[in-house]
Amino acid sequence: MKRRSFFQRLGLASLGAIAAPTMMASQLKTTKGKGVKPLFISTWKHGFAANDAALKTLQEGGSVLDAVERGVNVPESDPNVTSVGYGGLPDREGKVTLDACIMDANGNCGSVAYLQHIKNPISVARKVMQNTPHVMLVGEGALNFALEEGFKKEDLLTEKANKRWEKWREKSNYMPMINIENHDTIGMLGIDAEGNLSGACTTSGLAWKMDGRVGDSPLIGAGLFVDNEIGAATATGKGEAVIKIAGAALVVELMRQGYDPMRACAEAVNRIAKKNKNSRDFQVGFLALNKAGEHGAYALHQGFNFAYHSEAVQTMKDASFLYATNVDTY
Ligand code: SD4
Repeated sequence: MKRRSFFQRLGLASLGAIAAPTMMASQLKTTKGKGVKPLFISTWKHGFAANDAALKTLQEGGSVLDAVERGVNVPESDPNVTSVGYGGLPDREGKVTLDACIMDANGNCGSVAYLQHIKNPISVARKVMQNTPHVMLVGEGALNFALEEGFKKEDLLTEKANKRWEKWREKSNYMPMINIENHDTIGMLGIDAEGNLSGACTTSGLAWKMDGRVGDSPLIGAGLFVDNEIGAATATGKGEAVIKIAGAALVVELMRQGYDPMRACAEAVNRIAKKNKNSRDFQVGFLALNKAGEHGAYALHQGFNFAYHSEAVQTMKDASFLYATNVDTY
């Protein structure tokens, strides 16, 4: 798609905003931390309760890293959220396997993938970051590490999720869908009053995925990336498409080049649309926050929303999108 028509879809042409970069990286650096109001943004509606917990953690004296961890712990522990942690929909074998990663303002990061039986994978990821020389642990190794760290082994397959799996098995038809529960990772980005950024991303991954499948959410640079000089980004949706463009790292690098957060997300989505002939058949959304405390979001399809919490305003917002989609037709 030509650049001009792409930005027309964004509705920006009339504003004379065709030239994408609006703030140079050098300008961003000079605004570093000054006058930034603490805020949290999180993917999807379960981000609202998560942001509440994050803001409270910060107000009670926790760090922004503590805040994003405790924030995403909320949907992880909620059996009614069927796409994250406990209560997550299983893979095609009926196993609930969890992916998560966390990254702080100093560039430290930790990750777990294909983790079973532990309700709060983000907290295990943080322990990987802090208590091991590694960034990522997977499968049985990650589980053994979690148990050594004192996490409790639990059955994560709720009755409700099991019923859905049994129903799915009647046809065993794997079809990624748009804007429904199987694309519901929580990615949270936060900034504190000093302008320090952190992020967390956690999911049970695509429902009915193949045994052993890992998505973008535990991959630093794909599902989440934080560069404290520039900004942070996170992704939701079809992980395979996000991994192929190193999504979150790309969004942060675009912000480094001067793109504002929304345009950086839009450019990454546009790249996915260009590289995937079937991009009308799946959803991807990006969320970004820069060092100046500005945020933005953009998705392939209409319907991606996110929670925004500052001390003054707590609300849900709709992301801009490339394709206007009637979700009922899918
Ligand atoms: C994945 N990005 O595993 C995730 C999907 C998602 O809940 O958003 N799921 O590909």
